[in-house]
Amino acid sequence: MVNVTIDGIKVSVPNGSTILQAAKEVGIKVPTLCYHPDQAVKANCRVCVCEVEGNRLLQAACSQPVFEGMVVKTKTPKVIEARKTILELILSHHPQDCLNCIRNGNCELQDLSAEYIIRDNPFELKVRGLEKDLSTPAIFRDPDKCVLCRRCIDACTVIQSVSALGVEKRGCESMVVPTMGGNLIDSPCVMCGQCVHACPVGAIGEIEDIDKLMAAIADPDTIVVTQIAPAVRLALGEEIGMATGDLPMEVFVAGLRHLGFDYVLHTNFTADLTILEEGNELLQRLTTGGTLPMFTSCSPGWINFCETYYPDLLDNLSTCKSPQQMFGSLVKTYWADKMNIEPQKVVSVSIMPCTAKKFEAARPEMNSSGYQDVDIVLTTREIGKLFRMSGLDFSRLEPSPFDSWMGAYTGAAVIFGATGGVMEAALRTVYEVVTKKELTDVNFTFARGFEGIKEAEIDLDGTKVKVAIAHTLSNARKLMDQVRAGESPYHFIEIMACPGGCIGGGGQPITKANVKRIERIGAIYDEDASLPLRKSHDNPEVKVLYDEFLHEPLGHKSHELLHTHYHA
Ligand code: HC1
Repeated sequence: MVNVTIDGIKVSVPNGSTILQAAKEVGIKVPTLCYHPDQAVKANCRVCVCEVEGNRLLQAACSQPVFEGMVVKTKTPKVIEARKTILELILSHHPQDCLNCIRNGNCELQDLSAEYIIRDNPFELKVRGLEKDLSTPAIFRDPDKCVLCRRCIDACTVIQSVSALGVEKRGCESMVVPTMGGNLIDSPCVMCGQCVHACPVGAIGEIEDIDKLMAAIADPDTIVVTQIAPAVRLALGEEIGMATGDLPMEVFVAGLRHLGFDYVLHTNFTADLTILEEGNELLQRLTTGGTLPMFTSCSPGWINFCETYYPDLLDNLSTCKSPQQMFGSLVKTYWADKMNIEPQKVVSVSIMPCTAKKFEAARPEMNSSGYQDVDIVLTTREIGKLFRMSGLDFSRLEPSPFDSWMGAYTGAAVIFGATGGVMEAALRTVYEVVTKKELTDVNFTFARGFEGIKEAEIDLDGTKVKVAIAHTLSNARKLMDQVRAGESPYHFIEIMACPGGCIGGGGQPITKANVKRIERIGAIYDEDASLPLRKSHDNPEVKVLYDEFLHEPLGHKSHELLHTHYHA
């Protein structure tokens, strides 16, 4: 341990700690901008500078290790002056359009400017006037707003191993740009949106589709039907001043009805359906010598990654569409027919924790209903904005149930939102299908938790199935390299692109730290445990769907509506 004094407070911290860590230990907040708790230290913005006794130069708290007897001062006039100057210099190159910015009210630079009472900037405003990159349906870049912290590069390169972003030029000419030149759409970007979480300002964000939704709601000739992804409710409360997991599902539904949605259904319904299709596909591959290991196919960032970096392994992907897309193709066929609604009047809206879902919905092949299956995708953040705008008091809303025929779900569907959840849900069903015995304990706990790669061997009454789970694309890459080298021992692999699975999706409330993602995972398993039905094949509405419409998993109608093939 090392003894240091910070602003007159003595503290002992582990060897190798930084000033920033030691200050946090005694409850002293040192401002940061390029620092990110889950990334390597960059020390390029210098906003965290402090005075260290005996040292003429100010030191960056995020990178400077403490030493025995160190005396640090975090808020002397010299320190405050230096931080103000740094902020004024950054602001002198930053567009002053906070009112129109996607991060207005949730911007680290805006917060620091307020905290450091920046008023009359002595430096002349010189914004570069760079063009906004609107080339993808999911994510935009506004390079003028970039503060060169490089957190997005770290998220893209280290966490996701995608390397779609890099730095070009030097000094004050430096810019974060797509690595292949041109726009994001020309780069290997998988649209996962982890760069959006990493960005402290509005230099990268999701393409907002709020206006499209409002137009659909205002149109008297449309029927606006929505699906809600499993991971949304748990985090949405964070957008409207509640604790993680505290927004009750039926209050959320009531809120959506107030916004003007005609029908509120659930992606969880098609998550349960996915398990029946995907579980049977796995069994078919196992028994007929099909391509193994089979990979899950519900995370669109992962699909984009597989198409870009592992096109030789596309046959390993399950042919199941994601639950979002299964829902989209059923809502304009089965559901519309059952409800006696003309499918061309249906505007199919999905509320997703994911930016890549916008890209997935816009894929030209996603039209097996005869129409574009999903018309509008809103992120959790966008629906949070709409709720804030609506002025609804969620503590006083009368709870409202989901509508019928694609609104019922089990706990197995809920856990899709967490890394390991699809695997656990699949095993709950596959076990009973193979062994013909009741699974009394549905908790496959090996599949839970935040570890990057998890694996197990499951005994299905003598049949041994080896499975693995990975979240983040850098972990996925490790499993894929094994498969490509012919060294993978697994039969079934679940991959989710984002840290923690969809609960950490690129469209969730902005969070810098994995601790928040771990909290959301806890809320997911609490919800699963609270539900009366926890196996997908017990979903009563899915049973009706098979009886009335699909007839059997992997049957003709399923292939037409629920399955697809991805191509390099
Ligand atoms: Fe997901 Fe999925 S779990 S991919 O993370 O399979 O986005 O929540 O909706 O489609 O069900 C996301 C979440 C989501 C799909 C499901």
